Amino acid sequence: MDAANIAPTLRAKDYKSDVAPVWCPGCGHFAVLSAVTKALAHLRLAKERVAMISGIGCSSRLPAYVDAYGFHGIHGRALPIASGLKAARPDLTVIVAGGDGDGFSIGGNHFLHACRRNMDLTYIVMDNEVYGMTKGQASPTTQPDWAKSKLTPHGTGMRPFLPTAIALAAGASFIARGFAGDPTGLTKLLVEAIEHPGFAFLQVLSPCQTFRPEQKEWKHLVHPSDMAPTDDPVEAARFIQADDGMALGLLYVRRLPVWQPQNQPTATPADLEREFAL
Ligand SMILES: Cc1ncc(C[n+]2csc(CCOP(=O)(O)OP(=O)(O)O)c2C)c(N)n1
Repeated sequence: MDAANIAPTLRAKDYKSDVAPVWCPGCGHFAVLSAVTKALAHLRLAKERVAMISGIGCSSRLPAYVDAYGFHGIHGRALPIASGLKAARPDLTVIVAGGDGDGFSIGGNHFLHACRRNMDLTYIVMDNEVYGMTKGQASPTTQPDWAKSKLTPHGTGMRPFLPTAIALAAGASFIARGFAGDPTGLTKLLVEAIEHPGFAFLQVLSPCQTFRPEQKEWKHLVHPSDMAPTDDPVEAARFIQADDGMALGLLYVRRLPVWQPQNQPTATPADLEREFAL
């Protein structure tokens, strides 16, 4: 990590902005926010060298609550925005945060290509198997028989998207799963994800107490992964396909070439202002 990115010692609370979260009581996203600020403090990252990027959704509000640079973009477009920023400012630590709807539905295509492009980004998807912000529609990770949405009262009838399997197939170099109810484990995974050179995908099981109250049970269902992190995609594929979706930890990590455009801009903002002056 660039020495200029290292800050004097700050505590986790120093990375919290003065904007109060509007999430519902008990939302898993609170724990993700707390893990993000703890990870930034652990890594002593200078606030002005961190950019948090998101799309739209309850989870995508997270950058507003972190005292670093941030961009709350448009639905499903967090990864393109983050990729553009990283291309222009490779010196920044760029962290992308969003939900399963934002990342796997409208943003699904960008997810695939971000995995294979392998830019040095950290992508946190807070997966609650529902569109929280728009009041409870099924998302790509919703089980086919979940019949509580007015749009799909008989269930979706579709097999759910398997984020870790898809990330592996698309060529991601770091794949991990965390749980909002395990803040220590989540902070550790986030530190590893941020330190990983390349595209680090972190699926975080983050219960939605409002539209999926049954997810309170997740705390009894999650368990540490019984596979040591592997760099073998075949072994990882076998494990991930057999996984119950509740195994926590680093599942796959591999050193792959990190993509970064060679050409850096030669024009300054002043040049652009001159060029476009009316
Ligand atoms: C182009 C576009 N389509 C649809 C929406 C409506 N919309 C806002 S948030 C959202 C889904 C959010 O769900 P998710 O990403 O899972 O996050 P959560 O709210 O559950 O944290 C949708 C469909 C939008 N804002 N823009």
